Amino acid sequence: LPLFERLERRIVDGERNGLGDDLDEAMQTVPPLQIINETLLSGMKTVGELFGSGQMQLPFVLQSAEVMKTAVAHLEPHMEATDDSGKGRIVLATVKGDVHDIGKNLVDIILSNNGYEVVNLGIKQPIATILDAAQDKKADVIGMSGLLVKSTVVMKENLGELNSKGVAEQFPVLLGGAALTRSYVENDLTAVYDGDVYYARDAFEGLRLMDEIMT
Ligand code: B1M
Repeated sequence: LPLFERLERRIVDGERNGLGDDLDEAMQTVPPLQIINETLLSGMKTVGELFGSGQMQLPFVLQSAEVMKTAVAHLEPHMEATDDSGKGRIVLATVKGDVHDIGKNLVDIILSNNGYEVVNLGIKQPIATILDAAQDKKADVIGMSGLLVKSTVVMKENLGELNSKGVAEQFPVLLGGAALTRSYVENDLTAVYDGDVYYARDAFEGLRLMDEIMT
């Protein structure tokens, strides 16, 4: 297979042998972020489709996710970072009950490389922990990620919880993850939160919104 098709295939097949060499070769012609966006994420999309249609079993999805993470870790040191720093601070977490973190970690990388301080709490984080960290670290923004449909409900409950603690005015909330839609966020979620709620379709929109919030 040609290089970029081979790389995409590696994600789908969960095949890491020779991954580093292929990525190094790819970086000679294409910047690392573009490799992630155009090649690796396209592989993950196929994995999602195969799993969703019952053609791929969970352990293989996990293997693909591991190869994806290895690939991102390999590319990250080669990404361009801006000289800006101290643009703002975000506490970032995958919500309670949800283990998906590839997207959240991409958001971390993109924001960190573009002048933001990211406090990444990891996966399955209850809102109490997220709020504690946000207050402790004096975060400017709370970021929540979640990929399961049920996580969209958790996000709604979380916003209600932040409201009831009286911190809504203090913390704008940035939300993302495959199960969310713009209309759900803009209609259902903004309605339950006294502060500002933003929806990011991808990590770059997350960055653009952070820039908007912090100006
Ligand atoms: Co699961 N999974 N999974 N999974 N998984 C999905 C989400 C699913 C859609 C697959 C499917 O059925 N087609 C489905 C959810 C269905 C639903 O809820 N209706 C599903 C399921 C069912 C499950 C389990 C329940 C399976 C089971 O156990 N029977 C289980 C859930 C466990 C749990 O959470 N409690 C499960 C487990 C797993 C693995 C562990 C095997 C693995 C995750 C490994 C890991 O993350 N460490 C996994 C994977 C890999 C997937 C798919 C295939 C790929 C997800 C991914 O990494 N995408 C996924 C299929 C899909 O999404 N279509 C699927 C790439 C990633 C970069 O995209 O995270 O969307 P994403 O991030 C994007 C944007 O959304 C945005 O930026 C990123 C890109 O720039 N973004 C943000 C995300 N967060 C943001 C936050 C922001 C801003 C932007 O600001 C705060």
